[in-house]
Amino acid sequence: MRIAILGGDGFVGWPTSLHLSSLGHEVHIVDNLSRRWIDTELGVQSLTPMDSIQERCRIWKEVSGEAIRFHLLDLARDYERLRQWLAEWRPDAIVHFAEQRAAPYSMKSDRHKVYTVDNNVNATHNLLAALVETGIDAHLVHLGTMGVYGYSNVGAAIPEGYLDVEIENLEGEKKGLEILYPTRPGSVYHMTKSLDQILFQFYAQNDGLRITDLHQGIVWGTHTDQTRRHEQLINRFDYDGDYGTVLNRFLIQAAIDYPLTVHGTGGQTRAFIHIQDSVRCIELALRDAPRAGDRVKIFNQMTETHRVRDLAELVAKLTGAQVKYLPNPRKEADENELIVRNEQFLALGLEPTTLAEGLLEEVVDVAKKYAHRIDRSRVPAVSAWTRDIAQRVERDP
Ligand code: NAD
Ligand code: USQ
Repeated sequence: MRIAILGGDGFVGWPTSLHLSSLGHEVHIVDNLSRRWIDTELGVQSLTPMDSIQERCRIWKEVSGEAIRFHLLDLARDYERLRQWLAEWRPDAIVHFAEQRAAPYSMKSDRHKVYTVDNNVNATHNLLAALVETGIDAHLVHLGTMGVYGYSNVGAAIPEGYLDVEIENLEGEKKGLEILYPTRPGSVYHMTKSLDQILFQFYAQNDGLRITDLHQGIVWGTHTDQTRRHEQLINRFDYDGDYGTVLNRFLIQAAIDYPLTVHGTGGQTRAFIHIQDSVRCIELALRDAPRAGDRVKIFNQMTETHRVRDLAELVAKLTGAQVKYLPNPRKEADENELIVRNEQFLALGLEPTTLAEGLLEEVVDVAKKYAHRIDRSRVPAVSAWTRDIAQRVERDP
């Protein structure tokens, strides 16, 4: 297939591009490199030394013999070029990663909120409008988030996207109805993914676009089979207080003897998936395309759930690190249960990598190897969800 990877220079997009290219697909990456600019804005860099996207593609050609083309294009701001490019290349499938993905970054200031909504909602809508206009019948696979469901204790397993409800009509008869699971986003970033869901529902229903939305959990790890093939193919690894996700942060903190930064009681339970499984799931989703007229296909792309304090204890046991309980900069439930249904990917053949198998390798091969690149002053998470929380966190850092 001809596959467009939008956001293919990012943490999940790059290994996905390599994985799909290694399977023999023709891969083109579209990215505006905004993530690299945000590193500059924040004064941080990936733990792992990343080459330019052009250099990464050159090395891939050398190593594999396969070509990956790169296009510098802003999905949110350059609608005309996007439409023109799609009309010329006519992909069979599109994988859409191209959004601002950090919750703390989206809550930093009013400017960051505005940027995140503007970038994410426009990127998705521009793409949908361009697909309709060009008449391209590509299967669109979008990377959404488990966070759209929210983390309230409902005492039931979270279904894959849809909920069957019963309503009473005017005659007093009970009628069954299938609705998108009610969203309860916990940040402006997560809110944009909730808005994306409505855009997808509309375009699938109105124009017959074929769309799969992957509600992904927190991705951990660094390497995949392809990024291991050459040092210069290495994936990015974010550790800073805005973009670093919890488990990857704990791993590098342990590597530099920095007490593990647990927010609040650490009672938050979240869904996780290893990067290798994430790229495999995208391959499986691409093979299982919906037909025109189908509802948006939704998968829960996660393999395990863990409580944050249990993860900290596990990393501490493995490495001898200290654990520190800090005032929580976020507005979120102190404790929550999380049970998630993910039968669809298992039925398609996913064989999950578990935390127990992969964790030690990450600590030794990645966190310790590149520890000298870590700026300790960029480790604390300082982005607060409200003014009140900001004052509290400042009083008791
Ligand atoms: P990332 O920030 O590393 O990659 C996103 C890429 O998209 C970057 O290279 C960026 O430059 C590009 N981009 C952003 N806006 C763009 C625009 N307007 N035009 C063109 N390119 C643009 O993020 P990631 O961790 O690889 O995540 C990829 C996707 O998966 C995101 O949509 C994210 O919401 C979702 N996701 C990520 C995780 C995770 O733990 N990393 C978990 C669940 C879902
Ligand atoms: N946390 C800590 N200490 C830290 C960092 C985080 O205790 O040093 C806690 C947070 O308070 C939160 C949990 O860990 O309760 C998860 O935080 P995170 O930064 O790892 O993940 P999150 O903000 O939810 O966002 C990440 C990705 C996002 C993706 C989402 C999937 O950045 O793109 O959508 O995970 S999910 O969490 O399932 O919604």
